[in-house]
This record gives sequence, structure tokens and C-alpha cells, in this order.
Amino acid sequence: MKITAVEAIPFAIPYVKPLRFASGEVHSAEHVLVRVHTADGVTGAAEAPPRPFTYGETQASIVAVIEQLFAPQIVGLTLMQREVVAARLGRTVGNPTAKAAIDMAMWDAFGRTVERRITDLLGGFTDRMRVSHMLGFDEPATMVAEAERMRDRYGITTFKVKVGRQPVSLDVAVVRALRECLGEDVELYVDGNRGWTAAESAQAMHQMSDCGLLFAEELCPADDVLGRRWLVSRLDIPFIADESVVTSADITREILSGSATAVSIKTARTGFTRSQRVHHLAEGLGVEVLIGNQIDGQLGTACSVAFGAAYRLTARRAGELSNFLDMSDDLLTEPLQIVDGELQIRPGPGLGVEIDPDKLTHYRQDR
Ligand code: MUC
Ligand code: MG
Repeated sequence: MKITAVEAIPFAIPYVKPLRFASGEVHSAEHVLVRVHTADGVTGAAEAPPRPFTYGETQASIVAVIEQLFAPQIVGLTLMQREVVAARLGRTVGNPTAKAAIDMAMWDAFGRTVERRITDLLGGFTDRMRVSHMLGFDEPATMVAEAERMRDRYGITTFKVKVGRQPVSLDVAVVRALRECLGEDVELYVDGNRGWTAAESAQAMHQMSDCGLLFAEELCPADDVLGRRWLVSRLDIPFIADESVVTSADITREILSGSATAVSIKTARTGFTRSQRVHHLAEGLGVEVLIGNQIDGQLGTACSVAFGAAYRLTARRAGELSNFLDMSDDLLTEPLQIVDGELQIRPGPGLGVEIDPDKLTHYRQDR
């Protein structure tokens, strides 16, 4: 199980339709494929999605930090030495998706070596998750049409609505239209990506109080410390911390200070090893968790569902597992399939998915 090499391969796959939200927009999946090779001839893979507006990483910075700092520190260790890897990489601050992808590629290689699925190695609670679809900024009618298409084609009945625009009435109109057109049977929640002030958030939540929202996520910045605490104390639904909780310590601070009451777990930023800690911490604190999406491709989505299906707490709610549907293509030999609103874990060892070499050759940007 000795690690012999770590590769960081930049690739770019265009989106059919860009995703727009309050902190940025994504037109192309310019991600980094991370592969960990072992002396036994096993290869594990994961993807790192650069999100400069969330974590300050870029595609070039992820490749550079892996090639220059991280790979030399872990080659020669074994797949079992995850804590040693974490301690060594932890000497470099930041770079969450680069660290997470290495961790998940190691788990994938480990699962393949011992011929077990990652979801079973983690917790083995179930083999599937309900899917929540994220609706990016657009006109109300377009967002309603997209939700209807997702429901009719894939059976998805949970939608996260991107909000945070000015005036707040713009997003209130969208949520109202979605509830009116889709009826009471769908689950709706909103994510502001820090676009509103605390006062604007309170105003919007008041105007949407009859829309039956399940959660509100990052409506205003966590750095507006007192404003956010004031907002969260007024809400009668859980307030999810997402980009404000990159580390476990962030979670402790946000939850104990009353600045959030639920946590989004994104394997793209905490890998499997640190996501386990986040899960256990949230369980101990008694707060809800949700499997979030870092606008992942299919490999990243396979990681999210492997983790989400492993625990009762994460499998309870629909996970955000459908952003890959907006991509024009992907790297896997067999595309993930959302059926009847669910995504199932693949039967094979590790993540159960394979990279198509021809697709990688076509989309990689380093040759
Ligand atoms: C989300 O849940 O916020 C958009 C920005 C980001 O960091 O993640 C996505 C989705
Ligand atoms: Mg979010």
C-alpha cells in the first residue's frame, strides 16, 4: 500500500448552462484530477474543484501545491497513514480542495486494495441518497421550468434555490413561483452565498415565511458577527453554515456562537477523513447536516454520495448531487444515473467508478 506517486492533472469540461449565484459563476469545470498510485499497481482518484470565490484556490494553484509541496511529503507513506498525511499537509494553511482530493484518492486506492466500497468502509448505512438539485440565478419562469424538468426527468423533488440578489423581491418572486407551480410536495430551501446583509436576509425570510422553506444557507457573511447571530436567532428554520465552516473549529465557533444551526458537509473541501470529523462533531452538537455540492463533476459526486450514504445522519436529507447534469461531458467510463430522485452507489470497490482514458486525453490541459 506504499504511495509511489501523486498526479495532479488539470482538465476543463464546458458547462451546457452556466451556474450563477451570489458569490460567483461557473461556465466550465476547470478541475484537477488527483491520482494516487501505489507500489501494488493500484490507482485511486478524486477531483479538486477550484473555487477562488470560496477558498482562494485556482486550478493552477491546486496543481502547484500538490506537485511542489504535497506530493513530495506523502510519497513513501502507506495508504493507512492518513493521519500522518493530514499532519504533514496541515503544515500548509488553506488549500482545502487540494488536500481533500488527495485524501479521497487515498481512500479510493485503499478501497480498491482491500476490495471494499468506500461507503462500507466509512459506515455502510445505505447504498443510495435522495438528490437535491441546485437552481442558479435566472428569471422565475426559467428556474421553474428547470425544476419541472428535473422533477419530470429525474424524479427530483428537493430544490436548493440560489438567492442573495438585490432587490430581495427578485429572489422572493422565484421562491414563490416555485412553490406555486410545484406544489406542496417538493422541498425548497435557499442559499444566499453571503449576498445579503443580515437585515436584507431578515426581510426576505419574512416575505417568504409562507413558502414552507426547509432551510436557509449562508444568507449573509459569518464575518458580520452580530448581524448574523441576530438573524439566526429570529429564524424558525435551521440556518446552514457552508463556506463559513471550512474546518471543524469553524463549526464549533459558528454553532456555539449562535451564528448557524446546521452544517453543510462537502467532501470536496473536507475529503473523507475530515468529513468524518465534521459528521461526528455535528452529531455531538446535535445539529442537522446536509451533503452539499462544490459544483462537482461526476467523480466529485461519486465521493459525495459515498460519504452521504455511509451515515444515518447524512442519508436522512436529500444530498446535492446533481450539478454534473449541467456539464457537457465528464471523465467517467459509465455516467452516474439519477433515477426516481435517487443516486445509487456503484457496486465496485473504492468509489466504484473508472476514468475513461480517452476522455481524459481529450479534456486534460497539460498536454
Ligand atoms: C453552494 O452550496 O454554495 C457555490 C459556491 C460554493 O462554494 O459552492 C457552491 C454551492
Ligand atoms: Mg452554499
